[in-house]
Amino acid sequence: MSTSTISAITTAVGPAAVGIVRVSGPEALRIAREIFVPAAKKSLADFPPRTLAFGHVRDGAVDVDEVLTVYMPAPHSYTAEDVVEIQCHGGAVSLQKILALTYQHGAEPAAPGEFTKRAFLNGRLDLVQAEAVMDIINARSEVALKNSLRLQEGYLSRELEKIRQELLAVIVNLEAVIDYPEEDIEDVTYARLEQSINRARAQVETLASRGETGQILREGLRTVIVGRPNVGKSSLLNQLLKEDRALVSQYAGTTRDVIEEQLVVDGIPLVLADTAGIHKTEDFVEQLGIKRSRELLAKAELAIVVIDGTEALTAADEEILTAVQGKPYVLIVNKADLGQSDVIKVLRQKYPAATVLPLSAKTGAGLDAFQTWLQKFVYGAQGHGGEALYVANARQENLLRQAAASLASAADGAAQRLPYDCLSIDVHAALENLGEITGQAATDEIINQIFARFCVGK
Ligand SMILES: Nc1nc2c(ncn2[C@@H]2O[C@H](COP(=O)(O)OP(=O)(O)OP(=O)(O)O)[C@@H](O)[C@H]2O)c(=O)[nH]1
Ligand SMILES: [Mg+2]
Repeated sequence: MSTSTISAITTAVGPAAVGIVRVSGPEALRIAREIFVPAAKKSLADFPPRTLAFGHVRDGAVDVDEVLTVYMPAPHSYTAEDVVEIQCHGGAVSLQKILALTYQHGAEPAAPGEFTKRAFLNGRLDLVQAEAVMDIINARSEVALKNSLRLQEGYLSRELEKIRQELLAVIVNLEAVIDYPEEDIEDVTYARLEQSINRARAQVETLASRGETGQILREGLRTVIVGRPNVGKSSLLNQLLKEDRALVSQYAGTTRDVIEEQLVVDGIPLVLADTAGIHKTEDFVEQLGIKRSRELLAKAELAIVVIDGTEALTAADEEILTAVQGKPYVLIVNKADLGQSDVIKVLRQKYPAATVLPLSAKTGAGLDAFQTWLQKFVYGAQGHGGEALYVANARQENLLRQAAASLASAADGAAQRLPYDCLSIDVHAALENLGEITGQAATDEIINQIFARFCVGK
């Protein structure tokens, strides 16, 4: 438990109906009693815990604001310490004044993420749960929010704990056979070890394999719409956004700069960029735009290549198709409402591995097929549709991959009947990696790095 008492504004700055100052630590109640005067003629300590007390924050004899104050005694609070939260009016002056009063009465300014860090250090949350808190705040889609909530509630932590228990059992077995080798049943022993190790490994690999999807749900899929001029790229952006965001005209070269928008398509967050049509041009500004389109294409995780379905495939189309090879892409054959040339057939012949979807950016026809494709692209063919549990970040994913590699090596070792202590080293390494994910085995440096990314007040 920390000996210091910290305080911070936990709500966003800017005019709002309500703002909250949070105080946590052994002096929280004393500080609150010194600055808060309840309207009822009793002390804050005499209110039942975790109920709101109405009254005023006072600076000496002067009223600062009319507030509601709640006292949450340890260990039943966010930090597991004594916590007082003062809900005042959300103006910056009132909040700052109350915060300053808590300092004057002995609180220290809270560092970024310090409340959550204390919750972690006091054993209220593990690292996975603590990281999930930040993801809940930053969630960009309902699926991402739901996943973060489940991580915060400990679903992933419990899954990891089960795997750890399984591996601990393997270690116990290994130690027993190291101490008391039973040569007559070595076959059975090695086979059993291999089986248990592979079972744990499969679970670790499943979790790790969803890392990429988790990343998409968290950050949004970086998607770029490319194509030659006038094929309907901006019209497609507008159709997906359901608003007239980008200028659309019958003249080639309408879009000259990159237009980037965040949106959620069928539950999947996209960071979607509409770009200048790629073709050969003497126009200097257009050339600049085209250069940008190419740069963006290089960084994108998905390219939507738009082709004009009313015209034959051109050299400019083919050049773009060459540029997207080697990265995930989907071919949209646009203007389906006008009837189509044989371009779909040509594309399917020339690019048999590609997905070709007819669509009308004008009417929206064909959008549902695109969404179905997108679901498969993000969630994989089995399409668990966001119902699975996703690790929260690259840190967790990397540790899972390291654990999986150690377990693969251990399983191999068992198959080859390597000495038991060789297997033990690999299983221990995997255990260490899993422990780092939840924080049981994380160093102070890692812990500090994680919480430094939080905002003040969290
Ligand atoms: N009938 C029909 N017209 C479309 C469709 N999509 C786009 N258009 C028309 O095609 C023309 C070009 O559309 P834009 O969306 O500006 O095309 P763009 O690819 O963004 O063009 P640049 O920005 O110049 O590269 C406009 O006149 C649109 O109204 C469609 O699905 N059906
Ligand atoms: Mg455009």
